Amino acid sequence: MAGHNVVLLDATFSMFSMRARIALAEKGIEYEKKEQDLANKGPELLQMNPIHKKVPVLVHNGKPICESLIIVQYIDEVWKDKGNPLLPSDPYARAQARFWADFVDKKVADASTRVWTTKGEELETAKKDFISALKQLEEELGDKPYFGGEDFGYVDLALIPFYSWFYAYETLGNFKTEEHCPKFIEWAKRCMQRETVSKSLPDPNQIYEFV
Ligand code: GS8
Repeated sequence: MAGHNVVLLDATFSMFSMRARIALAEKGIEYEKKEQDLANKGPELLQMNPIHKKVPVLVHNGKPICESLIIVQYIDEVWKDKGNPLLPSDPYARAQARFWADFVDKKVADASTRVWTTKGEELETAKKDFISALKQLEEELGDKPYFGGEDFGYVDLALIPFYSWFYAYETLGNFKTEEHCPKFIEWAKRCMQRETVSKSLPDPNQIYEFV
């Protein structure tokens, strides 16, 4: 039965895992969180995600669902009756939401990883790419409070976990996102006011220490 036997193979600092945590919180689903040691992967993770061997994995009634965006869509479909729809119902709006979540994975995730793992010229390029991706997102957001319009939804959920890493990116990369993308920061603060988000994201200082 939906709502029973829900386990999340999780890693506190993983922005992809944060997506699954926010989606479960949005639907008010109780679950067992199993923190994974990614440096020393346990048998359950290897068995449940033998292809990528990554978190998050949602295990629902013993069956695994892998890849964070697929997990979020699954949660939205299975617990439709719990309200707070994440994806829009209109097919075109849904396609657009999927496009921008995919953009987050292709552009933001890639550039942000380079911001904290490179130095010198490579770091400068990473920062440029990161800011340019955020500017494109700001343009898409426009004057709306959330990417889908008036309500917090799929694209917000896909993107907001990265914000918890900003303190680490900015400190290591020596820049301030707000100077380049003030509207993006306003949007992020708006999302953080939502309890399902704030309680699913770790303290940015902890992430910085971790990095
Ligand atoms: C990415 C998951 C991922 O990279 C998704 O779920 O959306 N496309 C996937 N997970 C990382 C932790 S976050 O950086 C992970 O599990 N890494 C372990 C490894 O690469 O060995």
